[in-house]
This record gives sequence, structure tokens and C-alpha cells, in this order.
Amino acid sequence: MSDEYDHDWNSESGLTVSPVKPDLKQPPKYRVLMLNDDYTPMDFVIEMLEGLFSMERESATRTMMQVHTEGFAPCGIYTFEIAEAKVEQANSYAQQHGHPLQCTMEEE
Ligand code: TYC
Repeated sequence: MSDEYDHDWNSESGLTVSPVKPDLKQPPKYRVLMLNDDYTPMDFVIEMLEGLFSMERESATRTMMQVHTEGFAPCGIYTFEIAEAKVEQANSYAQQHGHPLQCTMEEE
């Protein structure tokens, strides 16, 4: 809308002026995906899903098995900056421990 205000005529009190509602949009969300490999130990993956992606043991185990059997699985949905940070933390934590585990992200 080009005007800064909505104008309306009220017959009792005269002209009323109210601010125009800003055109608000939700920011895009990003899905963090964990990828399978043949070397990272299953226990390490489960612990990472618990520690970095705040999963309980049961869903961490289920997610790890989904990655293992299907090749990848989602491990969380975040704003761009948080998703980027999770991917970076996961990849460098795995590398520091000598494992090839990789995470990546995609727009939801
Ligand atoms: N495929 C691995 C194994 O057999 C386990 C694994 C699961 C590795 C999930 C990575 O993101 C991963 N030890």
C-alpha cells in the first residue's frame, strides 16, 4: 500500500485514522539433514543427536536407524542462522573425533 495510514469516515466522530498493518511474512525455515556413511559408529551418532539436536534416546535411536537404512533423515527445523550453526557444529564435532559423518541443510 502506498499510503502510510488507512483513512475511514466515521459518521459519529468524523475521520478516523489508523496505522496500516505492515506486510509481515514468516522467515523461511531450514531442515537439517544427517547423511549416512559406512564408518561413523552408531553410538556416536545417537549421542550427537541427543547432545546437539536435543533428542531423547528413543527418537535419537530411531533417527540414526532411519539415516542408516534410508541414507539420510531430518534432525531438526530451524531459522537459517541456527541451521547453519548446527550443521557446522555437527560436522566439526564428527571430524574432531575422526568420523566422516556429515550434516547438510535445505529450505523447508
Ligand atoms: N552406517 C553407520 C554404521 O553402520 C551408522 C551411521 C548412522 C553413520 C547414521 C552415519 O549419520 C549416520 N556404523
